Amino acid sequence: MLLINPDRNLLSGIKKYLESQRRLLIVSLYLICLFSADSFAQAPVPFGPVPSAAQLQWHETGMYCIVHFGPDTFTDKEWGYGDEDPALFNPKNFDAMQIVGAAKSGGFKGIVLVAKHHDGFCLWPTKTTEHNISKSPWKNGKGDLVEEFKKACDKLGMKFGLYCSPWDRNSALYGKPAYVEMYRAQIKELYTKYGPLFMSWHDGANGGDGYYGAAREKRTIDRTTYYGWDTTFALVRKLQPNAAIFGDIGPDVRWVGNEEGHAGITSWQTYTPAALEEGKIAANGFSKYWEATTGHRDGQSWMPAECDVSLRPGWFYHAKDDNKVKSPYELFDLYFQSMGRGAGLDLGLSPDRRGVLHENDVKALKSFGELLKQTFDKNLLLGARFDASNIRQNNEPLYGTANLIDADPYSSWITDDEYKVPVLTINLKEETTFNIIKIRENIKLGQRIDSLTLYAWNLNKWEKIAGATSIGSLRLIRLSKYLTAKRLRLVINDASASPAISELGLYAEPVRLGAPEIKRNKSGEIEITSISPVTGIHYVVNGGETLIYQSPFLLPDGGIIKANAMNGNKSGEQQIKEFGLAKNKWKVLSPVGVNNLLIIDDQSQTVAEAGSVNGASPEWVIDLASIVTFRSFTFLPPQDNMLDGIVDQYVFYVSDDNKNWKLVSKGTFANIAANRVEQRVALPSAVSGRYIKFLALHVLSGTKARIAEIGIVK
Ligand code: FUL
Repeated sequence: MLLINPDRNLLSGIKKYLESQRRLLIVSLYLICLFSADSFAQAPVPFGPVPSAAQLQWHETGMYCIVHFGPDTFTDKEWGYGDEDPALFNPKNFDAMQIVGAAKSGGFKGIVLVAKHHDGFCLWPTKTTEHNISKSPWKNGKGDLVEEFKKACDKLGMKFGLYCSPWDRNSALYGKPAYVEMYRAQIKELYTKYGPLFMSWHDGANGGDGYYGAAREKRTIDRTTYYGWDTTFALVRKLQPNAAIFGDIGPDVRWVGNEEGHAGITSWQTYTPAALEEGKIAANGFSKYWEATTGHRDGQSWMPAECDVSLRPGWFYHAKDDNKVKSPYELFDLYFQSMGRGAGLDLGLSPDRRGVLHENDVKALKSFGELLKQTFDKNLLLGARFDASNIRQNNEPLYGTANLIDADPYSSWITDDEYKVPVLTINLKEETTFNIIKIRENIKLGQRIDSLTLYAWNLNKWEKIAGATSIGSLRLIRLSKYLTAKRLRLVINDASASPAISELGLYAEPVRLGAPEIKRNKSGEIEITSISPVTGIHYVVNGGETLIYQSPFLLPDGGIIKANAMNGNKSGEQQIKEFGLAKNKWKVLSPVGVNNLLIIDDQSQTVAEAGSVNGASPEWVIDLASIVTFRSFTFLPPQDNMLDGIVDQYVFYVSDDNKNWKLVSKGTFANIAANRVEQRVALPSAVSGRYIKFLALHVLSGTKARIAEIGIVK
């Protein structure tokens, strides 16, 4: 319609109408924007592989203990042959509550019980084999150890998991298809009766010699096909869907590649395992598993690492190791090297023949737990103000920095997709002293951060204090010195997707008067040194009186030394070290070559090597300089990652004249590749002689034998 002579009122009415329509439009557009910001704002898309529900609960558990207890406890072995008489098993004072309680006091959240180790003895009354607890005198054959552990865990609020060894040196069926059926039947019994389980633990040691129902022979299996793991794992998933499955190469949790308790400083939670059939040795001679310590940034699966390490040198109890229990601070250090690098910490506990943990073990666990509490009880960031350079969609409640300290591992500070390298400034309430920074990513969104740097404001500038690559479920940066600052800055240098940090923490560990180091130098003298500044060092030799350390001293016959660093009257952590006979007068007679001295140089990091001569096994002949009477010898494998040259079978001789030799010991070093601790072999009775001969009967791979140290103990 055309308005030729418009009336004024009409015109102003139309104007008003249009104006109101314009406002309405603006308001609607504004509302649409708001609405889309809330509902259509894209939630962050996960990057790469992400954890399953079973893996998430495993991450939340974090640290737990694996308990080795069985016939080996009574025979003093690490790997039973399979012919052990069940009558041996009779722990008169067995107390699951004491064991689980001690683990709990150490801050551990669960127990994995070895229900059957390689010797095949089942700790529950199974229908699958006669070789089980019902044939032992314990509780007149009516006992069930798995059940007792399970009940203790329930009572103490600890999670429960199981390890049933696939390698079974007792079963006549081992190596045949029928054994795999039996193994699955064992899994079925265990997982039906003793759940819910948080872990299904599967070991990688497989095949070799054993009793095998009196056949006493060597049985080799093809570990890639024999067990039919796919079928077994499907059974595990069916029976215990929430359990994380651990194996050398997963599927849920990978072995970290060593039994020393440390992951790589960079350790990705994603991993592409090398196929088992590729063997364990990479082209450079290193164990293929070393890659598992670092994982792979572009790994195809979410498969975090577990660090399994024992509280004692071995996995089973041996009285000779009572002084070698890891100290609370050693455990604390391991905590940073495992948990602090996003791996799980699985600490081995070894009940003794009474059926309880030795007092030294209980004490170490308790003090370790106290250290953790003292350190992590208070997040020094509480009350701080955070200034983030970007917050996703400016949505403070959903993606803002308050999420960093709300103790929810999945609520996070997240940036916009295109904002991958944000900066976060932390303004603390006051000058704060700390040495630990904790960072967690929201792993439900994958591992997104590639690297970050931390700065502290010092007088008038930002100073770099630390950096880190892999973050994942947990990263603890531990500074070597305490630092005092009021402002900190976290800079993401590189990320594959917008960072999603779910937790930040700042802590100060208690001031530490560290344990001194005790070692024997090349002249055979004992040296005690301290890394912490101290006013003195006190030490005791073989339980005698307390002495004040002045200078290096000789200890020709060896013995046990306990030393403490002192700060005035305050005594610090204790170091305990056991020495065999001094070696400074010894000579290596054969094989000839400088390198061979390394076998008696008291330096654990040096290695002597020898190949076979005319097809005969490599051997070392050592002159002890005088006739000596002794009861044990010690053997230290190389402390590196190489598999080549590791001796797992030996023969040991003595002689008075270097001509007529007497064989005094012949045997196997069980689990020597994975756990490279000193082996102390007790001889059947005291022997004397001036010469010793160590013959490397078998090496795990390669043609040469490689040995770090040989020693003898009176
Ligand atoms: C290893 C086994 O061979 C050891 O004996 C121990 O059980 C350890 C936890 O796993 O591979």
